[in-house]
Amino acid sequence: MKSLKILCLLFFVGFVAFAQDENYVKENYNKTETTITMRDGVKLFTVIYSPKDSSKKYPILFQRTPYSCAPYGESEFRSKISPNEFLMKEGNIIVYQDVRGRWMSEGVYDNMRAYIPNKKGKQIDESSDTFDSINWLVKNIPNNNGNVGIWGISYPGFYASCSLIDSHPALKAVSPQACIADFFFDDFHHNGAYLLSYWRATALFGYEKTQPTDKPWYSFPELNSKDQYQFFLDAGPLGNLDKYYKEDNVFWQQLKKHSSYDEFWKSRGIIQHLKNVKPAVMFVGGLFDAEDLYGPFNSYEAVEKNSSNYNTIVYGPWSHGDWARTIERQAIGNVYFGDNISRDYQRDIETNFFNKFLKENGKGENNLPEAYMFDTGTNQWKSYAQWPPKNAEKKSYFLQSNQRLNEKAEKSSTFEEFISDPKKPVPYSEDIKMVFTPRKYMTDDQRFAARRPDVLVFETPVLTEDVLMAGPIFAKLNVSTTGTDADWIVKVIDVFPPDAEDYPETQEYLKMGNYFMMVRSEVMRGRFRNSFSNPEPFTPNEKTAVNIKLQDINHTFKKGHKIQIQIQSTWFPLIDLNPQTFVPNIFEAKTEDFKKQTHKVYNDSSIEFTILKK
Ligand code: PG9
Repeated sequence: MKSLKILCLLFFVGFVAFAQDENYVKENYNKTETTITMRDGVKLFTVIYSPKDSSKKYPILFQRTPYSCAPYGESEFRSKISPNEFLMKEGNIIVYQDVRGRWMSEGVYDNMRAYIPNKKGKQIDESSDTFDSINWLVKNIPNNNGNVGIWGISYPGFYASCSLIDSHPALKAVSPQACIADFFFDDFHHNGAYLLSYWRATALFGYEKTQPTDKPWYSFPELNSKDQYQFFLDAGPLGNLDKYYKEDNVFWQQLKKHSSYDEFWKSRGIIQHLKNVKPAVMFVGGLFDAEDLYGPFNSYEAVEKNSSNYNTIVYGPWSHGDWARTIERQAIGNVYFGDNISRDYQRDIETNFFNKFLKENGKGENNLPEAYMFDTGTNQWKSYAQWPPKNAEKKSYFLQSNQRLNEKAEKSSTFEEFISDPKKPVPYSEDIKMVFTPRKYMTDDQRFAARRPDVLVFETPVLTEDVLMAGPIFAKLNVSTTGTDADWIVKVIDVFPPDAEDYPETQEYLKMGNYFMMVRSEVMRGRFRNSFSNPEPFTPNEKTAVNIKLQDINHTFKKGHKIQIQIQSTWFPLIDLNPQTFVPNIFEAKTEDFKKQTHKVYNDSSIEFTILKK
């Protein structure tokens, strides 16, 4: 009964907050709907919220989105406008736009539309659509101060990154957040392995609408199952999924056809174009973002290498998009990181970034750090003068017999082996529902996996001092298989001591003693070990190098904990099953191609960490 009362109270509080925000927008902003004509004549639907107080001039905060800027079903005024409530209440002109081919805008949509260098005449891409839109906004919106900022999370983050290329001179500050950079490494694939757990989401971008609409023109497949693991295991080879989609699901057909990193994916990757960037940039990401972890890290690195602009990065203890929500207790799965982390970021970092460059012309005393990174082991923010930190050192640990993760390699050559069976794949979590996209598994307890015979475990002795890892991790594996293809998954785990303290407000089942907290994980589809564009089979039983970059972490493995590595070859249904028999295109594999194989990991395999000395 008590929990029901708490639930009702939370719902009431949430409703009041929603109503307050909506009333705030109605009382303080005027809303205008219009279209902006692009250089090729296509009209893009644009919604403008202008402060009613016309005695001042305001910057324009602009978001371009494929997710509808006037969401159907919501009331006339959006409940939440602008990147956060602080910027909304300070007063800014807030603009949303449906990108070309989506919702109320005209034109034809293209997933991650490729940038066209040196466009001629009426040639367009997302960068030119942004330039043309900004050009119109600064000339036509009353009381604007001539400065424009752009922000966006996830797919809107991709459009924010597009604005950085051939940027409009009025564009002074851009914050690409959880920004998709390349669909072969973000969202739908990780190092070439297809994210099967994303399969239903393909419908979001699989159908073309025929005219502007504020009602969904696509539908999601009805699967009549809440058990995602069993559904996909029973479904068998990927080709069997066709029947759930209408044959004109363009994106699903493209995914199946382009199973390697070919021109279709390469041309859509944006990192190659992030050069000579002029606006100030703040990339934002979540250290446990299951959808777009790759994007912000690698986009920041590209801008840092090829531009001399103000370029910073923020990564917090967040899953996908947490930082934009009003979450009081920040926890991901069982792991708790602190209270009001998102609110403080919104107030002290994001609001200051935009005000510094849109209201103070880059002057102002708010000097934000180059890299503002949350330590997910100590639950404290750390500021660095560069990322990865200048004084960080590479340190290798070797995968040794008797489950040892050692700083020295044994002289004799040994190996650990396991049988990888596509009929009994390793689950990616203990709690696999029919999710839209996987969001909450990245801190899950990995004890369930450690106890399976097809998961290899290597761990250090109990640490005698804190070890702060700040930067990327490189798995340098030497492996063999009796088959001709295989996936290699590496998981980095923080093993809590048996008497680890529980978090505040921890429910009974969230005891943290002996918790195997996943800190980072990544897969390499073995056929792509030497090239993502030209897949190669393994020679059976031949020792072969497979190198995997795991995205950066900022995590202190505390004294009394252990560092653990797990290695496996299935991760289901997060990723699809590798038949473990080399076929030209795994999307076309047949049932008979899927074979149980024996895999070996040799003891000269190592994991290279980036460690920051005290
Ligand atoms: N990157 C996320 C996504 C892309 C495509 C399909 C489903 C999700 C996002 O934009 O939220």
